[in-house]
Amino acid sequence: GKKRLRVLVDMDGVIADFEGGFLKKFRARYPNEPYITLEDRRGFWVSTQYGHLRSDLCEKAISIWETKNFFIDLEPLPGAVVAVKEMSKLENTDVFICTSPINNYNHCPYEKYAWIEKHLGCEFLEKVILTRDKTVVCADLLIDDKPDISGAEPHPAWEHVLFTACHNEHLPACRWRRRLHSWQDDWRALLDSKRQ
Ligand code: BVP
Repeated sequence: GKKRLRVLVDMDGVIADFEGGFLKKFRARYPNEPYITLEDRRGFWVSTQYGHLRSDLCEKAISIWETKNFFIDLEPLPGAVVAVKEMSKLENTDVFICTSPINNYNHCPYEKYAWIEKHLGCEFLEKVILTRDKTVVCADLLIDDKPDISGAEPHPAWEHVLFTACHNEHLPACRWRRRLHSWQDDWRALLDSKRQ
């Protein structure tokens, strides 16, 4: 096909290692508290699972990503930077980084832009979409590790492809939803399948 393809790539859990960064800083700040290994993570919300472990751990978890330098210090996930740069250089392909900031805006939005500039380059600052509602953004594909993405638009234009993460890898296979298992998986074939 010759029509341009528009791809939304999520940030936390897809190109930036939110889970790994969280666990490292949680253990450093609260060395005497229990924690959940990445293998034992279930459910998208870290705070919810920590709250079930012990109720006061919910707010301790939240304190980690509300602290300055949490988001800028996240490591890129394996292969993510190379893949996103290659994707954006493909013919007839527009790539946007589509990410939901936390409601505590003291550091997160700034650090998300700084992370994009640091790891992807300043040209990607043109491609950032910060939104708490991804359903109102129009695209062909959304690559995101969050299993349930809902919002004001009941019929989003994009196909949500679930990016595999520690919290979603045990979910049963779903007939009507495709996965990208990692950036080593065949993301080019996924894009080509949308070009018709
Ligand atoms: O900014 C991230 C972290 C935050 O939600 C946002 C998810 O953005 P997307 O990946 O959907 O773009 N976040 C917040 C909590 C708890 C808040 Br209370 C959490 O448990 N996990 C999480 O990722």
